[in-house]
Amino acid sequence: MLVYNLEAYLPAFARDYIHEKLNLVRVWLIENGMLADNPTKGGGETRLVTAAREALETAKSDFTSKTASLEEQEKDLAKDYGPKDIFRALKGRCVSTDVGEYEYQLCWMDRTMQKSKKGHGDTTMGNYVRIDTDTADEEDRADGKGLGKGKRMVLRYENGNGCWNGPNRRTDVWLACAEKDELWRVSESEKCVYRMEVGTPAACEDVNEPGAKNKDEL
Ligand code: MAN
Repeated sequence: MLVYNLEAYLPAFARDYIHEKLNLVRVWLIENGMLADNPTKGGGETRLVTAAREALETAKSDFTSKTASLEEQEKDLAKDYGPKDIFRALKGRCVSTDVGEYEYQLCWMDRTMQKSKKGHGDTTMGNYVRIDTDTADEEDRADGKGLGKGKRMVLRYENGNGCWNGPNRRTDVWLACAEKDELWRVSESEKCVYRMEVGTPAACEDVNEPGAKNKDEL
């Protein structure tokens, strides 16, 4: 049949779609007495049964993929995106800076990375877990690129690549209000425990804490 040949030339998603629709047409034709319900080759199964079985399989795989996507979205909803979900907008974006032999990278709500510029590969310094607040106590800097003093949001990235003879790497990402996203500084406070200082407009609004800078003070 011409349509069967046609199916073979279609991309997979279109083929499945057309196949499913043809099945429905076939069932309708059989049910309305316009197409004989002969057993298909070999199996002795009637076309109606074959069509019904295929329709069930399609529905089952549709159900599986929709369930998986639902679970993924539920997990995402349970994730902490901060006050007013403000970090949701930053998801999927990264900022980086060069320090010595490495490029350090922060990917918002994802992970922190230490990338070798000498081709020694990438190291994950932690995967995003949650938002905390902590107190910063630093002198103001002339260029404004510093944490200053007061309550600041700290994003915790944990369970990164294992440290030689030690625990898994982790990163505390300290945030301060700034006009644009920028990774100001990276340090290793103790072996495989990293600290990033980051400026971002996402830290300008509502930290719910007195002492936090807001946009008007910039
Ligand atoms: C690499 C880097 C360093 C880290 C050591 C630990 O050299 O990831 O930051 O201190 O490994 O062995």
